[in-house]
Amino acid sequence: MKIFVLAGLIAFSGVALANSGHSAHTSQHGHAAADLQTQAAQAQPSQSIQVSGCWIRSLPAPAPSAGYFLIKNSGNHDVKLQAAVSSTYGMVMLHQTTQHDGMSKMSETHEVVIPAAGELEFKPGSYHAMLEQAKKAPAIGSQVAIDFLFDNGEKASAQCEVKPANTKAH
Ligand SMILES: [Cu+2]
Repeated sequence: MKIFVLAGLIAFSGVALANSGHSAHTSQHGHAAADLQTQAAQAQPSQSIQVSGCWIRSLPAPAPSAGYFLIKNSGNHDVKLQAAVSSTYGMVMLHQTTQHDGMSKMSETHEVVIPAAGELEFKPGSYHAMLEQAKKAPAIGSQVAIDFLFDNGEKASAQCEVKPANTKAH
C-alpha cells in the first residue's frame, strides 16, 4: 500500500513536471479547443475586422498544416487576435517564425496586434496558424472554415483554400 502511494506521488510529480514542458502544453490546448469552439459560436461577427486571402498549405498528418491570411482592421482601436478555431482541426495554434543567426524558429503566440486602421499579413516565414489534429485530411482545392477570435469579443470568419504542400508563397 505504501509503495502504491509512493508510486502515485511520483506519477503526480511527473505530471507537474510535464506541465512545464511541451507534451502537456499540447493537451492543455486540446482541452481549450472545446472552450474555443463555444467561444467562437457565441462571439459577435465583427463589422470592422476582415480576414481575406486565406489559404492552407496542407501536409499529410501527423505533420501540421499551416494557414496564411490577411487581417484588416478598419476600426478606430487596435485589436488583438487571441485564437483561431476550425471544426476541421482538433487544434489551431498561432505561431510566429523568427530568424536568429540564420536559424528559423517557431514559437506560439496568444496576442497578435492588428493596429487601428491597419492590417497584418500572416505569411510564410512570419506569423501563421498551425493546424493540427485534422479530423479528416481536407482535399486539395476544398475550402476549410476558420474563425478568428479577438480580444474585443468579436470574431471574423474566413474560408481557406486547401493547397498542396509544394505551393510557393505568393
Ligand atoms: Cu508553426
